[in-house]
Amino acid sequence: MLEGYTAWPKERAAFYKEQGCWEGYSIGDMLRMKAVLYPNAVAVKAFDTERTYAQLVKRSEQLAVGFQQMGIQKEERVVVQLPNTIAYVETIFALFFIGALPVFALPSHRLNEISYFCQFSEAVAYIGAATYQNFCYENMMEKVQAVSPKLKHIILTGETKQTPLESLYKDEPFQKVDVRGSDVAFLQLSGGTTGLSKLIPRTHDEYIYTLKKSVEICQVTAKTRFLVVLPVAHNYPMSSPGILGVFYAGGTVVMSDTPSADEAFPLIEREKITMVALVPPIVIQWMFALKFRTENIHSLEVMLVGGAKLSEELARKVMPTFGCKLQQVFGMAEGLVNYTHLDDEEERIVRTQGTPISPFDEIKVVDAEDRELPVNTEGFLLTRGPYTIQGYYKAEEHNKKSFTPDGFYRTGDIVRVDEAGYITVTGRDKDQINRGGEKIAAEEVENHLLAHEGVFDVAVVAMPDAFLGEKICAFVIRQDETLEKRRLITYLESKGLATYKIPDRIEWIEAFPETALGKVNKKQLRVIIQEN
Ligand code: AMP
Ligand code: DBH
Repeated sequence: MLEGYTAWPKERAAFYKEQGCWEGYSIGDMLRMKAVLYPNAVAVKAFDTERTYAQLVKRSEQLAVGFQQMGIQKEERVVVQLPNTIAYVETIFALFFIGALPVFALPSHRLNEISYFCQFSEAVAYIGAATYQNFCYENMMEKVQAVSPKLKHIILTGETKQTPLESLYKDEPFQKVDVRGSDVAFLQLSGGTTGLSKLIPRTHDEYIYTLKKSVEICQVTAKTRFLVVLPVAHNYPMSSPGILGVFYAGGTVVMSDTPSADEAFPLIEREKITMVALVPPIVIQWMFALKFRTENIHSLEVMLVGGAKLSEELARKVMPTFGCKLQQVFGMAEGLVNYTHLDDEEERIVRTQGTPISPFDEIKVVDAEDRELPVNTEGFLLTRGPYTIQGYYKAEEHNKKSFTPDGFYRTGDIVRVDEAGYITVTGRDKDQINRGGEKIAAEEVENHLLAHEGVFDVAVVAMPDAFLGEKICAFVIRQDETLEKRRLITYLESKGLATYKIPDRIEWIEAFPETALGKVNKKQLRVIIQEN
């Protein structure tokens, strides 16, 4: 078994199997089954290239042969950092076929994150684009390789001196590898609350179960035409119901490189898209774009919105503005996923984040002492169930804090649950900023700023933003009075911090307000920034 993986307690594993939640086959097998059922249906399309289900299996197997010939083994980790492309889909299925574990990086990650993922997961290979959106990943990877002794292969799409991905498709028969439902399938990323993001091991069984339930609840069928606009490696566009859910149902995925309306609207019109999954800021952008764009987007039947809280005010506008149904989704890469239902009464759809996807999801709302609270009372959300992890990868100490002794995950979300089980997210009890769906651990940004010689102390907090919901504000006590804000930002960029983690605002401060216990009072800092 994978080292650093917290396995399921035996009795609960047996129970979830007995209840039919876990069916024992892999994500690769799932695709093969769909290729038997729908060989000639288009599975995925990007720009002018498309793959039917049969072609997708064939191409992914050809790539799997290439990976095998390089010596990549079952359970070895491979950091994947590809944009929304067919290469991404073929790469992850090729890795699933050989049982190697993709580590799902995002294109916005930089040297800081990629070095950490490669080192911490002891990845043997990295697969990315040579360049993308004016950034040269090929150069970045030279630096990553210098500090990652286990990293043997750098495989890139596009013009490259490294191994071209395209060269690894081998027209030779693929020798099947024994990959089981109970095996870990990949390492997903958590937004994190401490210095570095945690890696989340998910098994084939549990992930396929989330696809099956999501497909039912979101009514995804072989007729569904799903447009992916968010970075596809993120847990939400991957699985809620996401590209994998659409494959589960035999539908068609169309890839958009970015979520901008300029790119997405023409695709919706041309491809007769029926379903999209957005974060709240994109909803705002699209509403604005509707005023001047001329495409017909009436094929849209369902708009999923999640990743960050959708305000009730904005939620009310979705259905009348876009003429499609709104479905809210509240999920986490650690597991638990909730949806509102397409036939729910409007008040539920606009005011709540839905109900858990499984009757076996256990939900507790507790106070600071872990005592359960009555319905309709705000408290901390704890959860346990057939697809919520039992522990982060290689994080024994952190796991003691993030999970209760009986295996409930402490989500860090503050919620209220009504009589019917509908969850409303009302706040957060984790030191994190949710910047339009991108999660940032305050501590990580603080540590980088503290490393600057002109900085004496720092506290990073969320500040409200009409568009993104929240932005990042760093309060800094200077060591050196001549230090300029611009220089601090340049410093963070030069350290290779992911673009979305760079503070939107820096405020000089003389001293931090403190709590009764003498800790930095971040609540007070959030009030200060809100009022200024
Ligand atoms: P992560 O653990 O990094 O995958 O991020 C999951 C977190 O995103 C959740 O614990 C919530 O804090 C937040 N989140 C996701 N969807 C929603 C939503 N619909 N409303 C409010 N917060 C959300
Ligand atoms: O924010 C998330 O991580 C998220 C949101 C919606 C998620 O992981 C999901 C659905 O599965």
